[in-house]
Amino acid sequence: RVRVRGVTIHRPIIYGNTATVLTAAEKESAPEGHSHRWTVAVRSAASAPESDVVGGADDLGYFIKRVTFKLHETYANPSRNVDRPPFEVSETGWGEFEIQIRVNFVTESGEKAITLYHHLKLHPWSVTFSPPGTAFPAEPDIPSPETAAKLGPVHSWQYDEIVFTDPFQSFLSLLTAH
Ligand code: SLL
Repeated sequence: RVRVRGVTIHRPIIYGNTATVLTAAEKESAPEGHSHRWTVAVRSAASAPESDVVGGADDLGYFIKRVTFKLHETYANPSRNVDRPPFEVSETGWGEFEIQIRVNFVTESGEKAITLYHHLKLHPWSVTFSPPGTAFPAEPDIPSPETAAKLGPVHSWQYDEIVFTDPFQSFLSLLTAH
C-alpha cells in the first residue's frame, strides 16, 4: 500500500446536539426527573443545501466505520457505538455533561481514530441584564421549563474538518470518488 506524500484531504463535519423540553405527557413515560430529550450527532457539513436536516445525515458512512459516544456514567451502557449513519444518539435526561465522541475510520484507510468533545447543551443561552452598580458579569440564569419550552429547541453545533495527511492511495481514491 502506497501513501500519497504531500497530500492532505479534508472532510467537513459538524458535531453537537439539539435539545427540547419534555412535555407534561412525555414526562409521564420518561424516567423520574428527566426534563429534556436530546440528540447528539456527527454529520457531514457538505450536505445538499435543500436538505432540511442540519448537516447531511447519510454521507459519512463511506469513510467512517464507527462513532462511539461516551455519555455520563449516570446512563446505562454509557458507551454507545453507532456503526452506520446517521451517527447519532438520542436520550432523555436532566443534566448537561461532556460527551466524548470517538470517530473510527474504515479499516482500509489505515487512519487512527480521532476524539472530539462536545458539551451537551440543554438550556437556552440567556441574556442577563446587570443593573448599574451590580456585579458584572451576572451569573446567567437557567430559564424556567416554561420559558425554555417557549424558546424552542436548543442547538449547539461546532464545525470542524477531518484532515487526512499522506493518505493511502486507495483511501484517497475512495474519498475523491464521493
Ligand atoms: C450535572 N455534572 O450535575 C452533571 C451531570 C448527568 C446527567 C449530569 C440522566 C441519566 C439517567 C442524566 O441526565 N444525567 O438517569 O438516565 O449537571
